Amino acid sequence: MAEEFPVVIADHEAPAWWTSAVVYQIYPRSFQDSDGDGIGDLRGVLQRIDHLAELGVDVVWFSPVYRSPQDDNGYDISDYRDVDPIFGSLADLDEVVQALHSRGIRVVMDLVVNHTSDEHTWFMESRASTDSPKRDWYWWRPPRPGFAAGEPGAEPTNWASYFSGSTWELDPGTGEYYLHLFSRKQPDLNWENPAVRDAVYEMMRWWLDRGIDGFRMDVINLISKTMADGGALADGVVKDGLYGDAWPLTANGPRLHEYLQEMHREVFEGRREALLLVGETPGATVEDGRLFTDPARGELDMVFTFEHVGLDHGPGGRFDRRPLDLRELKATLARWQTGLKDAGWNALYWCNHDQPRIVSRFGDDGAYRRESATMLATVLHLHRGTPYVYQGEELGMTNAHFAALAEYRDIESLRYAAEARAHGRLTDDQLVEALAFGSRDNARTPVQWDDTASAGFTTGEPWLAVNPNHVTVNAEVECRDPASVFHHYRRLIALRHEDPVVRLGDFSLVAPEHPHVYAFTRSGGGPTLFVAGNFSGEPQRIGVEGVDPATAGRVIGNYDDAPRVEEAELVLRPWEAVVLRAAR
Ligand code: TEU
Repeated sequence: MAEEFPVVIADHEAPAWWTSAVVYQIYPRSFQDSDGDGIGDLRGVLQRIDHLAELGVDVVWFSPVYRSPQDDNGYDISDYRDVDPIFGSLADLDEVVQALHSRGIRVVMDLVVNHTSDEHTWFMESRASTDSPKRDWYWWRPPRPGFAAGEPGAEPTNWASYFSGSTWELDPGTGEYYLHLFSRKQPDLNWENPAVRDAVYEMMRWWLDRGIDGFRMDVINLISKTMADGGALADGVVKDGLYGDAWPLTANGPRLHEYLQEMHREVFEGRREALLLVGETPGATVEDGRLFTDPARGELDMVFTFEHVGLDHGPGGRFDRRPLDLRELKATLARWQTGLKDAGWNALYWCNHDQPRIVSRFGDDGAYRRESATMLATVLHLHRGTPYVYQGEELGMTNAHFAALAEYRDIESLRYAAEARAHGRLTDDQLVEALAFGSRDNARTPVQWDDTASAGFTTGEPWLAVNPNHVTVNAEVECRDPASVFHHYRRLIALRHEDPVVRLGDFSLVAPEHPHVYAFTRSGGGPTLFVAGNFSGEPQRIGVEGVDPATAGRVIGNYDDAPRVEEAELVLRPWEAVVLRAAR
């Protein structure tokens, strides 16, 4: 594949290219179908390249398109070096990469190497016998002492999988259990084994040699497991009466940074400057974030933190809704801004394929859909870091609001519902409510391109129902209206490209205790910016800092005219966002 970009010169003084970039995530299954089977595919992406170019994004990250039994929609990979036929072929992928490159858009691939599919040849060899040369590529353990294989309670530990049930699955052939933090079709790879690491690195080099521009690394902080220390296993603290917490022994293990630095040497050395390396790191603290992203350490460029997207979760987790306290959101994001100010870099996001839609969560997806979607975008994109836009976010797409359990397709939701039902924890009505709030399918309904029957996504039966609001919420309408969510995102992306203060300025929170307004300044390297977003449907007053509202210019806002100023305070209208720039 031809390299279409200017050669990036290694200059450790200049900020990396991705400090002014915006990334767009494509979840191919739900983006655009080209062959009428109801599932999005790569030739479908080709039809929508203009949309991405008009939006102005710099990078596209593809959720997995590799060969996969699709137990977890492609996050269960059976062949890392081929494209699944439901998405097309390797040749289609090459065409997509070329088409994006020719528009100046780089391509980042999802890298899912904490686990493989149980249908990957590595696992099939591993499970074949206890003395298979690949036995040690995965985590095999005998039944709990005193128990026979298969007996209730014989699992080596009581750990809960992320997808409900146990993390252990019995292989009847050898009478041992294998570890799977996610579904039983996603066995965890044993990174302690150097042969596993070499095989992964070789595969990564193969992709880079094909011309891709980086990786988004799935649950990368789970690859080193504390359980490896002497092989000791211990039950976790039981949360829900059934299963225990696997986290302490299966995440953030002692060799995590060693592995990432080794990966860096083995795969990225000599070409790092042209790439984008982003890690998905659930549970990471700011201190972890700094270790991952301090460029001097040679690990990753940035990581996805989960703290801010967990603030509306109750003790029961993602299906247990509690109201957001804006002060906590501000404090959390500000901690990351400050913590990574001198060394490291933030990935900024509200949405991805695992998160319900932000406008339905922290905004108002009814009367103020446009206002709240554009306010949320403004606040996020004015932070220091690299913003990620998830497909449909730029259209102000909302949660699915499914009224029946039968609508759901996601394995996490289905298994959660089955377990909650089996143990009588929730009634069906409560389950409908819980999934409507927390299901990943909220993010996965097909992209709404137009107002036709299947929203222009497919000519067939979509694999997951199209949101009925596509009649009014769709790309065609959005692109026509200059005040739309789409054009607001386009302007925010252009602003990051043009304004050095947006790109690199220091972040400082204003009025941290204000319960409804998120305000901050960005300063250094140019005239100070003041940013304010009203997280409510009522007017709110906020004092202005760092700029004089009488002389400041309005850089961007989501109402036609500037907000009223009264006694040096701004009076923000419902869900209003505004960015002011100090007069020079
Ligand atoms: O997600 C990992 C993760 O920790 C969560 O966001 C996950 O979605 C889970 O539902 C927690 O409630 C990554 C992928 O993004 C996700 O789609 C995969 O299912 C998962 O890893 C396994 O590969």
